[in-house]
Amino acid sequence: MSKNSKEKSIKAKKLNNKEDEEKQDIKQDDEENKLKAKTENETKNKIEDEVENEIDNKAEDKTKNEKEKKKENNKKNKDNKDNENELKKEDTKENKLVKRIIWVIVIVAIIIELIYGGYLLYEKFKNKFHNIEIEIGSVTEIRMEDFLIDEKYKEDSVMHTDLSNIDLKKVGEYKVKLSHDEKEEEVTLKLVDTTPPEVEFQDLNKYIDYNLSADDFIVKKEDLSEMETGIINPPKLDKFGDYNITVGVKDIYGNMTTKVCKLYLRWIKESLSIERGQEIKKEDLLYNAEIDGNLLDENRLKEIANSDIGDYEVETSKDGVTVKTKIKVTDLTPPNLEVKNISIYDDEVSTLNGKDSFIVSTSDASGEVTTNLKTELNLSNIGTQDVVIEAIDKYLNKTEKTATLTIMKDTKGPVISGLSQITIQRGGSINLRSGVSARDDRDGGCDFQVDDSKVDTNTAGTYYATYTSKDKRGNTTTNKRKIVVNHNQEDTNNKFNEYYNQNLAGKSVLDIVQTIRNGIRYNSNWGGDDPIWYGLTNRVGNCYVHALLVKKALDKKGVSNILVHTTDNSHYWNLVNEGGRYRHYDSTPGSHIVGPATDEEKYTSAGMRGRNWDRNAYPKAE
Ligand SMILES: [Ca+2]
Ligand SMILES: [Ca+2]
Ligand SMILES: [Ca+2]
Repeated sequence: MSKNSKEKSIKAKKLNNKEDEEKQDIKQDDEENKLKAKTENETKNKIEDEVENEIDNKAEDKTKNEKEKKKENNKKNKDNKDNENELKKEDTKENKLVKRIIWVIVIVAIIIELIYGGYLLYEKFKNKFHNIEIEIGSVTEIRMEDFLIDEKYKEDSVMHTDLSNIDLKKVGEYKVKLSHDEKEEEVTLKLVDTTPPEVEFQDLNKYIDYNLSADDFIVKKEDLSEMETGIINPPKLDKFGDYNITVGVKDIYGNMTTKVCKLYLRWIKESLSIERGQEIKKEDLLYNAEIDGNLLDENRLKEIANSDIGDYEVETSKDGVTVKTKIKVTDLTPPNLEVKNISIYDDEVSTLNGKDSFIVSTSDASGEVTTNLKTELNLSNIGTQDVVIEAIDKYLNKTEKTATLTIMKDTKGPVISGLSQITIQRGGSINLRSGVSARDDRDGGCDFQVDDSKVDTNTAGTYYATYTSKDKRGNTTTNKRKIVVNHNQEDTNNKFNEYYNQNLAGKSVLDIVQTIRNGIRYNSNWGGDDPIWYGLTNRVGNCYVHALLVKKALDKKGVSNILVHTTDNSHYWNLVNEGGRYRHYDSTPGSHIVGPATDEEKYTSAGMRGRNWDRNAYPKAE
């Protein structure tokens, strides 16, 4: 029992040690802990197994000893003192064994400690970064992590060199400073070019005088570094024929791309494609028509050019080499199509001949063209519509053109011109057709009619003649023309007499003045060259018109009278001799005193507004 408790205390001590170690190294990450734990567990199990084996062996020994002891006791029953001595001897042997076991355990623990401590020291001082080599153009940036020997050192690691200005597409070598947990390291960044150029090559057809050049065989070449081109083991080009040319493109770091290209030294092309009807010139086929022109038959070329589409062959030989040249005759050209726009009146659309009305011309080298109307003609649609027409040749090449169809409706009658006002003297003659014409925008010149039934050239007055013109569609235009028939003195007298007889005959002077005052309204018009005519025709006029009417009426009545005006000629009225005594009469509507009035009464009347007349020029009215 005492041995078991010792073992337990050893185990506990070991566990305590382990805990202590863990406490000391809390910075260590999980993997380290796991590794350590694993190592320790294995060691511990081993120790435990050893201890258990020792104990088992010991137990067996003990049982054996006891049996032997009993036998001895049975045999040597007589001597008890001897037996006690034997037991004491056994005890001393057991103690020695336990001590040895404890020593083994302690030594093993010390060894583990030493190994683990060494590991920690190694971890702390070993390099965390390494040199790197990168292909130019393969990355867009270089990060601190790229230098780490293990991702687990990322934390506490810092890059001190700024790499942002480095051209990652150029070869170069750079020193880079980094640190982990404040321990600085310097590594190398190498940018290398190990990639050969990317090249697109081509074969060539050339004439015998061709000077070999690598670049002629290269369509496109790409590399991040500078390149040079060249031909490897160039052959001698001394006769027509086929040559293999090894073309190489190398970057300045020695990476190279090569290809064997074909060079055909020919006097003639191997193939030619022409549009039907297109002339084939010897220069189109021969590299040097001047030297080799006689190799081709011109008539044969003409024949091919005018042949139907297909493949034709021309054979030529030179320097013992024969070349068959293929001439492909194609028709890829769509036909010519010319169209026109049409404007037409709605009553004429039946004269349209479908698409043909819009097609001016078609033509094609194949000699065959068909046309189609791609849109429907809407002949009842007033306005403009698109008319799409396609032309197709024998080989179905198409041309499409758009014309317009404008359908108009004629709603406008002819325009009649030359209808200026006519003024004639009463009794004069007029020609109402002279200088007049009617024109329709669709029909052109049109006939017109004149209605002059309202015009009386024998009576002064203003009349209107009516002109009418009609287009073919029936649109009618009607215009009026003003005809003025001027009056003469006789007309004025007749008009006055008529007025006098109807309104003034037999009346007293005052009545006559009153009647004119009431019958003829006031305006500012002086009545032109015939105020009597003006006043009676229009029943209006200013003071002069009124005063003249009164004068003419009194003259006719046989009453002596005088026309009077203010010194500034701004007002007219009448002085009437009534039995040798003069009195003022005024027929102008408004504030003028009608009369009979004395000079004083006239002068002070409101209408005069202080205006006076030449008192010496007229008889006095007192
Ligand atoms: Ca390269
Ligand atoms: Ca064609
Ligand atoms: Ca018309």
